[in-house]
Amino acid sequence: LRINGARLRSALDTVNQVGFVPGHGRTRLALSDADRDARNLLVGWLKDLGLEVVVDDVGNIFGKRRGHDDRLPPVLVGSHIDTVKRGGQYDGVLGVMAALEVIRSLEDHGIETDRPIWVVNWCEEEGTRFPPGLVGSAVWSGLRTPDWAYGLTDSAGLRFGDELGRIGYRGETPAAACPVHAYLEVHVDQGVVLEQSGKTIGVPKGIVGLRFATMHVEGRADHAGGMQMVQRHDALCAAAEMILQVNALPNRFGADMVTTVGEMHVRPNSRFTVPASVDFAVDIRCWDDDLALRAWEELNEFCEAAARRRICQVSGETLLFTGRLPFDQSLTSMVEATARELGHTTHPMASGASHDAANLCQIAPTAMILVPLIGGRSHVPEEETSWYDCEAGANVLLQCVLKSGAAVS
Ligand code: HGY
Ligand code: MN
Ligand code: MN
Repeated sequence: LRINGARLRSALDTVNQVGFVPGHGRTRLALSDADRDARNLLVGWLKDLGLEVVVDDVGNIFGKRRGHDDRLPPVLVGSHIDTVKRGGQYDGVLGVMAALEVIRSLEDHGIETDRPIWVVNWCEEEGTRFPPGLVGSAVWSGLRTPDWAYGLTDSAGLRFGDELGRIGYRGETPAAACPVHAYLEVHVDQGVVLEQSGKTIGVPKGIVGLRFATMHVEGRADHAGGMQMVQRHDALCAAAEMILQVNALPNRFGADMVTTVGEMHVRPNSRFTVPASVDFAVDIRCWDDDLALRAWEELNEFCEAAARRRICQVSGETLLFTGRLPFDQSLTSMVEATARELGHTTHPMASGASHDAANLCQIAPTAMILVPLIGGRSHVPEEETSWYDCEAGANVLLQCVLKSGAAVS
């Protein structure tokens, strides 16, 4: 039994026309008109399949296919159809369309399962519009409250709760997890690890631990022409040393650590004034929680020393910290075995990108099925795969659903 690859491609292409601007990729920010239009397509397709469609009160969409014993905990499959600004054609939407295609294939072949199979589109995964992202799955998993989600605001000051109502996706059903037999998510690998392994299916053992922090560097503003160099308290020069140190951490703490400074604010940001203060974002990700902690502590010591040398002050503020989140071992083994049964090569790895699976794995047996991206390029219009790999991922999902859902005919 195989999925219909042409039909999967066509569903992806149809959704990917929504929010598409030639040369600029796809932009379907959560709760935008484009997100609404893509949701409408999905809901139409789920209804065409005769599924019960449920929209919960934080905008997650479920398409529920009945099982022989509908009281059994369901097998849940899906991902997200929202994108970043100028995103690609696979991140998120591949997992939702693969889940839809699995149901279509079951229908084609008249296959029923003991357990219910539910397709899910999680709301605001990316967090581009309403940081920190993974919003719908966090509420559904009981890690956050609906009021927390409603109160999130975008850069224009618009509230999540209002925007959800505006696009018509604030449902009546409370977002609350029921017991789940298995959660499976197909996604593209958003780096080069899988591609460089030369294997087709990535089997993550879990999501790496992450620390998102902000460093505040305080110096003193002075005249760029008048003040002598030795007298300066130049916050930007101090920050520059610190940023390079963030970049150097993986050299000392191991290759499976990645670190990023992706955002910086300089005040007064004025060319004839010595910079008075700088805030910059620190992102440290690593499978080994102890190493990540030591790296963070060492970074703080270095920053203190750099600040002293530059006659500045520094303080670090952690915004979000999570230890690594391991997936379910037996489900992960099943993904690996299933991929091999289908003749695909597999690569065990850790996922450096976070996914809704990071929330789901805290309440249900969870595994992911990753497929390689060409050059590992994600969050860009050029995001591209070999289509063979996408079909392979969807077929692994289908077989895993048949096993987990206990196909009966
Ligand atoms: O991290 C990501 O970009 C993804 O959407 N999970
Ligand atoms: Mn994604
Ligand atoms: Mn993404």
